[in-house]
Amino acid sequence: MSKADPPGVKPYDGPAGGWGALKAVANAIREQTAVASDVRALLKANQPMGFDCPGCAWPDPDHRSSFEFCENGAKAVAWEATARRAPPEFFAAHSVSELWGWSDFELEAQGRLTHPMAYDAASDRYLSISWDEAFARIGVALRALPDPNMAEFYTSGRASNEAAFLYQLFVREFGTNNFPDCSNMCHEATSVGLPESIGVGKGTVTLEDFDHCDAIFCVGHNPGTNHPRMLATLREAARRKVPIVVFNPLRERGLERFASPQDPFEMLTLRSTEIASSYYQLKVGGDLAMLKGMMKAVLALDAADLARGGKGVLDRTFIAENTESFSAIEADLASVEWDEIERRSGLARSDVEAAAEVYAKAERVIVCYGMGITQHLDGVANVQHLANLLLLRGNLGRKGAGICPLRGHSNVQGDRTVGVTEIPTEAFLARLDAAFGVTSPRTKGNNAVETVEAIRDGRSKAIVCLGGNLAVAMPDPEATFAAMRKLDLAVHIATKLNRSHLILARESILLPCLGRTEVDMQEGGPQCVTVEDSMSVVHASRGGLAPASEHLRSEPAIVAGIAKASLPATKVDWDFLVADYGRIRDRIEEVFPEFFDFNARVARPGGFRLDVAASRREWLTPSGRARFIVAPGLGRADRPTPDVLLLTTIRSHDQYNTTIYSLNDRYRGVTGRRDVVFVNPEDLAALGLAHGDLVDVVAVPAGEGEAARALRGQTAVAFPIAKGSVAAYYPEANGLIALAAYDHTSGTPAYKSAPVRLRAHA
Ligand SMILES: Nc1nc2c(c(=O)[nH]1)N[C@H]1C(S)=C(S)[C@@H](COP(=O)(O)OP(=O)(O)OC[C@H]3O[C@@H](n4cnc5c(=O)[nH]c(N)nc54)[C@H](O)[C@@H]3O)O[C@H]1N2
Ligand SMILES: Nc1nc2c(c(=O)[nH]1)N[C@H]1C(S)=C(S)[C@@H](COP(=O)(O)OP(=O)(O)OC[C@H]3O[C@@H](n4cnc5c(=O)[nH]c(N)nc54)[C@H](O)[C@@H]3O)O[C@H]1N2
Ligand SMILES: [Mo]
Repeated sequence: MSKADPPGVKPYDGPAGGWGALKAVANAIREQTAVASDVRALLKANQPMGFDCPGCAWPDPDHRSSFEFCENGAKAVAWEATARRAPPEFFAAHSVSELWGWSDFELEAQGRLTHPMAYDAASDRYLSISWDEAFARIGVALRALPDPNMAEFYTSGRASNEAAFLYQLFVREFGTNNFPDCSNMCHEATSVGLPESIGVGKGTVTLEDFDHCDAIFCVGHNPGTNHPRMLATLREAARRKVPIVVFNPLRERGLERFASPQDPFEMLTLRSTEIASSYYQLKVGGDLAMLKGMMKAVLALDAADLARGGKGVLDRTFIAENTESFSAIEADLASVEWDEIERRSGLARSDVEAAAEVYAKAERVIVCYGMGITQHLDGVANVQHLANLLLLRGNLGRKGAGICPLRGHSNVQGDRTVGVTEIPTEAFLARLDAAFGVTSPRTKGNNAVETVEAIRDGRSKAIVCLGGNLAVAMPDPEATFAAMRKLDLAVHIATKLNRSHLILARESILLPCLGRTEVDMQEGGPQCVTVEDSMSVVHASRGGLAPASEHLRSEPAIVAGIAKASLPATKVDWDFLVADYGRIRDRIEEVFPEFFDFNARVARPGGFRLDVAASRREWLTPSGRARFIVAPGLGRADRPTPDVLLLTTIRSHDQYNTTIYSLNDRYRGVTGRRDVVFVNPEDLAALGLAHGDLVDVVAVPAGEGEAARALRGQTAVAFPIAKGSVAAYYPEANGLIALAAYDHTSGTPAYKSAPVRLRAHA
């Protein structure tokens, strides 16, 4: 049955990091930049006076772990600091219809946008226009809407705190809370789920906690690719003999072993450090079953210990003093059967029990998680059961213990903190109104899924996007594309061309902005911005490179320009704020008291940490206690029949969300292609298929009359992935995910558990 490896597929034997990573850093810089001085400037990322790496949100407290060693940080920076340009001549040479036929990779590979552009239907081209003209046209279109709620304002999480704060102020003064956000597709299950459990929607740990923990659980995240600087932290823990327990359907090299490019010994001897002490390949969507199994096993250990005359393994004092609803959890766990847990998680009872023992033995435990937990029909339930597990032994709000969501975009958390949310609290709106003399709308706004639905149904007619590639990032791109073509106005503030920009509205405008690596010169001199990392640390970022074009404007300046053109009677002095971002920070502080002394504190190297009440065992829930929250059953991600597999969609090593850097995925052994689907060898055999066969991946319709979705002509790759699970790359596989398949509590699309069938390619 076995067959030779198909072209471009060959298992990778090395560790994560190592020489391969250093070579990739050099290549990334060489491919994108021509100017030698740029390369030196690149190395300033995450240095005290440098810019924040746009790659990921993992903290870097000492600003020491130099970016020249972080392969994917280098790629993210080189991508932005590229010497390539997409000037007006480029758009003159290619009609939009022609560009639509290009790949996403080719579109972005043109380089940085240089001029404001507006679509001209007569020539089917984007033509350059002045900034004033661009703002005026946007103002006319926005003011023409009969209701401000007919406009949508998207944010992708690279925007700085300053840009995001001005943006939400403008949008609320305009009159809507329609803030679809990349967070809606990402950690919304965290933002919605954790506050109900522990009173805050953020992680509770600091980097220092990793130096004190006794066990780490890594559930559904891939740090070797997506948070590479975290590998240094995991490596240190592994060297301290801290057990690292991994739950992931795929074998991910970065979680198995890592050679630190900063360790001369490992580099010269070609050795590496083992990361995971146990690696459990659970089924896609099997997390709720696994977590309930772990808790059931912990309760059993507790009972056994008590029977032996011990004091049990639960932290009864903590449970009594800090939590509520423990009995609900006990009752639920008593009702779930082990054979069902085994079937749904794909793990043996003995494996789940072994993991529970590691958990129960450790004095201090940190649980880290990513998209493998949140992007499911039961994303909120998954997150809340991680919290339940930690609550059992008081692993929250003390040194060396806590919950650690790996945030996505480098400032997605900060954007939320400064008010970009469709579900604002009354307290926040009241302060915003008092600070600016505006009257913010009180009705809930649209999240990302609701935005696409509103546009599809003709209820929304305009969209402004502060970065991102919304149409490609969402599920069911065909439905999203069709919807977006019905708009009256589409505005994109962006650094590079992408497919969302080519989905034309009656008026389509492209506004090129500065990136984080570039000098941001305003009336008051060069400006810095601030960002918040995954651990609630706020710090400054200052670009050092010359802007990609003299016509670029900063995001805060662009937001101000749109605001002035759209709000003739505005209460805000936009020019005054943009002249000196310190003034924006003063206003942030006025609206959000936790930013007290903002300018002074952020001037210190490393910045400051925002207060996270749960980190001090203050529970900002209605009852003032942390809550055990039960989700009945084992989740909806199930296979109705044995021939149905659950598809998860993942990032390759050489991509940043919808940006594809190259067609390689080194650690998974794929080179020069992305048209593959990873399948367990036994599943392949059971389906009568072989490694290297061409297959069609066909989605199982969610309901009557649902469109037939398929991804055809993929190459099946036998891969160490849990049985019953298959994986393909995002965004190519997004067509397999129905717009209606999302977690109804948080709105997070179920990108990581789509029921599909595999068939020989027809
Ligand atoms: N270089 C780079 N860095 C990035 C990004 C990038 O695209 N490129 N994106 C940024 C953004 S916005 C985000 S949100 C983060 C994403 O960071 P991650 O959360 O690491 O992202 P993913 O690649 O989507 O998948 C995470 C892991 O979940 C596993 N998984 C899939 N399904 C399941 C499941 O059902 N259960 C469990 N337990 N695991 C599962 C996959 O095998 C994969 O290893 O990274 C950020 N950083
Ligand atoms: N199937 C599937 N779909 C997914 C996911 C998945 O795991 N599977 N993950 C989801 C997740 S976690 C996320 S966060 C979303 C990502 O969704 P988005 O955030 O919308 O997408 P990105 O690909 O990060 O956006 C890339 C574009 O941002 C612009 N850009 C880059 N830097 C800047 C900047 O500094 N300023 C401005 N203004 N623009 C800039 C560039 O024009 C670039 O083309 O996708 C989601 N979609
Ligand atoms: Mo994300």
